[in-house]
Amino acid sequence: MTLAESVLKGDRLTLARLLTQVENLTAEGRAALAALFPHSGRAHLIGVTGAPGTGKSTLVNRLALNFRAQNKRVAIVAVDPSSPFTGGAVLGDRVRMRDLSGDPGVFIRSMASRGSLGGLARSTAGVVQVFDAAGYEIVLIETVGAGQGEVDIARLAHTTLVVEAPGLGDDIQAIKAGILEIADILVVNKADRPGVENTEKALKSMLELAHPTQRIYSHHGALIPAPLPGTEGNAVMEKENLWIPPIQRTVSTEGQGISELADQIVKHAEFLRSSGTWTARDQARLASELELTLQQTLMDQFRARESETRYNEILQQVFKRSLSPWEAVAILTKAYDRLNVSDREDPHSGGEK
Ligand SMILES: Nc1nc2c(ncn2[C@@H]2O[C@H](COP(=O)(O)OP(=O)(O)OP(=O)(O)O)[C@@H](O)[C@H]2O)c(=O)[nH]1
Ligand SMILES: [Mg+2]
Repeated sequence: MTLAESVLKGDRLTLARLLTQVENLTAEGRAALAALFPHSGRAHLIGVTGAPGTGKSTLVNRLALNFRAQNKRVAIVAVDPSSPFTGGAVLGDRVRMRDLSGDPGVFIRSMASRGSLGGLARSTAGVVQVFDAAGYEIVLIETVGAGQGEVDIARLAHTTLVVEAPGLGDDIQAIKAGILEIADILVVNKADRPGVENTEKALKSMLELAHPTQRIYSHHGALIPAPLPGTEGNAVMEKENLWIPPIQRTVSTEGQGISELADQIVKHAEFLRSSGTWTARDQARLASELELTLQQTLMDQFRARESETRYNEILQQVFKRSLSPWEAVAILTKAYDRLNVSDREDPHSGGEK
């Protein structure tokens, strides 16, 4: 039996082995992923992101318990960015996740941080696809919302939860990191802490300023807005088809607000399906995955072919402004002869190469 076949049969040990292969982007992992891919596309992918320490892991733990109570199979992917501060937090995550371990309907995977965030985004997408194909109906993806890389990982999800907590300073952390725009549901966790009203008020005014009427996806290097269906109609239609991110208070340590949050998540899935946005998001996600993979594959092929020394030589010429970046790329991609060098207007050129 192939890896993919035993994963489809529900073998957990093989699943764990396959996840490692997929995470390391091995040939075996890629082959299994290809075999599993047609079985994916059924899971509800839920991203949970927010500043460090807002309580994401505790929240994910609670949500998983809630979905288990509804008899749904749950996978948890904890994406660990390459920050040295998270070393302890991962250990802490393991401890908090304990009440879920031993449950055959739950699978928890921590993504090791190695290499670039781009690589991490790529292997996370693979891991999520494996869980999806293996029949996990809910996949919770926890990332620390600290930058664009994490935002890319969050974009894997159908539903994105942005977690805030009071007492993390005056600014709303998500706004600083630019992740508010990807929020489908805003969670004010640690609602037992002072300052919860202020946090909620700040989020509300942010939403009123710019509640998302469309999502922007990167596609072929261009940003294309994906308008919500119905927005081309009249104003009434527009309102009905608009998802305005609700704000939900939670106390994850106590379990307060969790079932309400789970209801919001289900409501969001229903909205996505009834408005046609579910398919649109799936397609946008797959389109950017294809693009990312193509970019990285071409980069890998390029690095395998070109020597580091030559690359640095050309880079030095760019520094000296004797080559423009465009010309440098033309040389590196061996298409330099197609460029008409004599036509070039270069005020910095001393006429000599
Ligand atoms: N008072 C209070 N503390 C909470 C709540 N939720 C989580 N905590 C505590 O906040 C701390 C951080 O919780 P985590 O769940 O690890 O937070 P996180 O966002 O996953 O942290 P990182 O993964 O390191 O970014 C822990 O000590 C939790 O017990 C809450 O609702 N109220
Ligand atoms: Mg965590």
